[in-house]
Amino acid sequence: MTGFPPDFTWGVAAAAYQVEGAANEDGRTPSIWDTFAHAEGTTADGSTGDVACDHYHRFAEDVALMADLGIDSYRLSVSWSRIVPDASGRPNPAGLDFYDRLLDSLADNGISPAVNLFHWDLPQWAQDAGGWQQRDTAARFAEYAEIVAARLGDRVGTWSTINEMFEHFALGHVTGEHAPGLTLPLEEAAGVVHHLLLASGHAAQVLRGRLMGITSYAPARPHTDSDADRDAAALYDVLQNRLFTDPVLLGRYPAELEPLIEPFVREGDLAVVHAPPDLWGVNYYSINSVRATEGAVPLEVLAPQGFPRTAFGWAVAPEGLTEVLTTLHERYAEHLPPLVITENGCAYDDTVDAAGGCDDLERVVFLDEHLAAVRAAMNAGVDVRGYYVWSLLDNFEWAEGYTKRFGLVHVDYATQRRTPKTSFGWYRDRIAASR
Ligand code: IFM
Repeated sequence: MTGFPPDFTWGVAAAAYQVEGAANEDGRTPSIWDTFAHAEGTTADGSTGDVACDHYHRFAEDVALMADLGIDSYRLSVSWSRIVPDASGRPNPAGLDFYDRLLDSLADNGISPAVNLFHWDLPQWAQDAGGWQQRDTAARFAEYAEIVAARLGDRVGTWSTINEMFEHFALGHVTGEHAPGLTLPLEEAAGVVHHLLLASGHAAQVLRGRLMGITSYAPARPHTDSDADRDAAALYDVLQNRLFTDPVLLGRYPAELEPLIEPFVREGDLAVVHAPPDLWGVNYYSINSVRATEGAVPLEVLAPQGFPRTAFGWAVAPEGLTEVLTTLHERYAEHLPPLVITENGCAYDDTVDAAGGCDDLERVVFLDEHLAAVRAAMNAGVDVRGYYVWSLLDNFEWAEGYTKRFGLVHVDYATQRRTPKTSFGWYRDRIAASR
């Protein structure tokens, strides 16, 4: 089969700090990403998310674009420091009002929100108290989850707790490329792993409705045939593809990394972490080539040779998506809930032409090939229920600032003008055809 079932969920995904802007409005206080991006030399173009896509003020225009696309669901994240601006834990009504307006607007357009509570923007007040190295941050996260659920829960179709724990742990706390910019030894960073998982488990207990876990996956290939590179690739596979999935689905850490995490685990923790959700979200972009190094982290991740590349330098490898889905299916068997592709997309150097169009044929080919890869996994017996393109709009791509464009819609950051790209029309037709 090549088509998708009529009840397949079609969506687009985004995250608060990457699109909202309004960094200092209506009582929001800084997150670690505000602090990090404002520091010298942290983003490729020196930019911040202060304004981003100004989605905070222009959400109605953006929801109209989503309605035009015909999507079923919008995957968004909530800004924790908009909701809980300081360590007192008191909710900020104006922050909640924004998400109220957004969810109402989605409901008016028949779009179901998939709401994620944390997409890397820890409140600075929580970082000042020790951030994810501090066990108490997990409890504070559950308080925040309860506030959001109480106010927005009546309109949320699907909840998720934390997006891509692996990237937040690795880039934010080991390599220092992302906020909070820490370069901790692995023995210390291991606490971050456990506290993220604990936070997710505690939050899962207070969220009502459908729950979805979300992690990024990528096949890890050895860079060469050497034993050292094979071992490095095997270790990276555990780090990215199992460390955050085994505990939630199986209730245990991978044996290879257990000694590292164990000092942070208290009695009863794994029962909290082991909160199997109703759906599992897969964020997929590329495959990785891994080679051994002598550093404190004994491996390096490279783009594999022999593939076309996106403007980010990432290999275009749709077969890796089929592989990831079938591997999850085999690895977790009856423990695996149905899957959803919660992010898939690509960055290209898209420009608006003289006629006012933005022709991103490379993205059309990329998405088309990746949808075929999803279908191939479904044909092989994997239960996949939906697909979200990353992203609706070009947006703030973390350490890359505004230099990498992932959107179906081009954003002119000087004027905030939105220009649907060729891929926007293609995705709209694709969705319509599958109804
Ligand atoms: O933009 C990010 C997103 O925030 C998390 N997943 C990967 C995307 C592209 O890098």
